[in-house]
Amino acid sequence: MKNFTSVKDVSDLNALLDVAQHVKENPFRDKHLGENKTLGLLFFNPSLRTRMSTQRAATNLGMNVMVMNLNKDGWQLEMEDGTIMDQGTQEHIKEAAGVISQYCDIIGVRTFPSLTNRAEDYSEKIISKFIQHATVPIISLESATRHPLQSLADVITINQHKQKAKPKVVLTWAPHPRALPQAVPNSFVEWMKELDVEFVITHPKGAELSEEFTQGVSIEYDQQEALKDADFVYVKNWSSYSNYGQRIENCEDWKISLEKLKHTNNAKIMHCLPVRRNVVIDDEVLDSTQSIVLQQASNRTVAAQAVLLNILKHEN
Ligand code: AN0
Ligand code: CP
Repeated sequence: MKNFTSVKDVSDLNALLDVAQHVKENPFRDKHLGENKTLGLLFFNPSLRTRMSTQRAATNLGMNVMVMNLNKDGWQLEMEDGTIMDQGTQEHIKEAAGVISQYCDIIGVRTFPSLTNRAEDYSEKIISKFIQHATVPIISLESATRHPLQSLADVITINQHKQKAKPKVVLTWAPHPRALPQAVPNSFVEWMKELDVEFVITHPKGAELSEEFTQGVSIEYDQQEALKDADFVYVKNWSSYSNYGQRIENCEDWKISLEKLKHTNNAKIMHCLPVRRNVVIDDEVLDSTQSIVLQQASNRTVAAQAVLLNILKHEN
């Protein structure tokens, strides 16, 4: 694996899941593999889990880690080529990525979409520029359209908790007071397609994700119908793709309550977090034994460590 920005970068998912299983069983087995290697974690946006779990994963492998909130503490980066830089930007991505490559053996980048320019967001402009101008592997810590470390952790969590060979997994849209990216659901869909599951997406009209991701996946607009017999319910809000970046209004009744889960197969409840309690999911659900959101968060370390291991073994 050279870069890790989507499931497409994984040549053998089963092999990666085997590595993850080994990491889970013995997180310190390869504690010397990353000795004298440095991971740089660059954040353009807030993070709790990604930042801490990836740092933890790297230190389990003996790596050094440098974390930088690039948007707050770095120079304002110019992303366009050929610009006369006499305005707000102070440093070009060409130099920035080149310089960071001098200090780091692997670079992680978190960059949310603008939610205003769909073509630019879906071209993955920022992470692509890092890949273009860095000389070391790039890991996505959530980009404009995908969150592969989250999805890998989700896959590990489903495999860990499934009680039948082919569980029913439902991705349900849920309300949120602010417009959020489509990265987590896009990515989840992309990874679910690789798994042996009965997969259904449910959302209000107008919340359709890009067909680039949902082609061939069953979509059920009736949430209650979709939830029937579900083994896993993955809850997430996202903004509109067609009416790009706009919040889906008047769908507060899509919130996940215990009542709604009655006709599921005692489904496990998943969410990438952070979650707004009693807006997206009720307290009673998050505080119940059906919720596996903390196990999911725990698997973020496993996912990050499996990916770092793979890159360290094959690229450096
Ligand atoms: C972000 C999102 O929905 O993409 C990050 C989730 C990991 N969530 C929020 O901004 C609340
Ligand atoms: N799930 C997730 O990526 O959380 P953070 O935004 O806190 O990193």
